[in-house]
Amino acid sequence: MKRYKYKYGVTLVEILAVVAIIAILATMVIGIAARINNQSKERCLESTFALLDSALQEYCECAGKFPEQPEKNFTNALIHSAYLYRELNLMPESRKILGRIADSLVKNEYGTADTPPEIYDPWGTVLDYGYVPGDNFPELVSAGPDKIFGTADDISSK
Ligand SMILES: [Ca+2]
Repeated sequence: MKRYKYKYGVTLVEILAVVAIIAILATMVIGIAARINNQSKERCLESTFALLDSALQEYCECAGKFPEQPEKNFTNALIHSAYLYRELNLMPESRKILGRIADSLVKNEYGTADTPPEIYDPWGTVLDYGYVPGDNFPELVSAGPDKIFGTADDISSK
């Protein structure tokens, strides 16, 4: 009977080892899932940038210029984004392309029914828009996964 107990008993050290292994595996799975999630959001952002770039191209062909927004100030990104939407919505060809942007990325969070909506990145932060007359092409900026503008993970359309 004593030998039986010895053979099938589990020591505290063995339990702790199993718990540690499970914890390490769980951490790895969570880390991989987060990375895959971020990668799919980056791809979503790239396709949103591509749509907005072609909408801007169409706008430029109709209007003869890009919507001007020379202010470099991320705190006004909401205003810049709503302005971009309103401008692109004016031209039938660019409006068509706007309609192809995922509904979840076009929200009117801070305006009224009469004001244009803003365009957001897949992490839920509004996209900033800028164009200084004379530049080759406008720039869209996403605050990236950390949702803060001006940090290293920001993603530009340029
Ligand atoms: Ca950032």
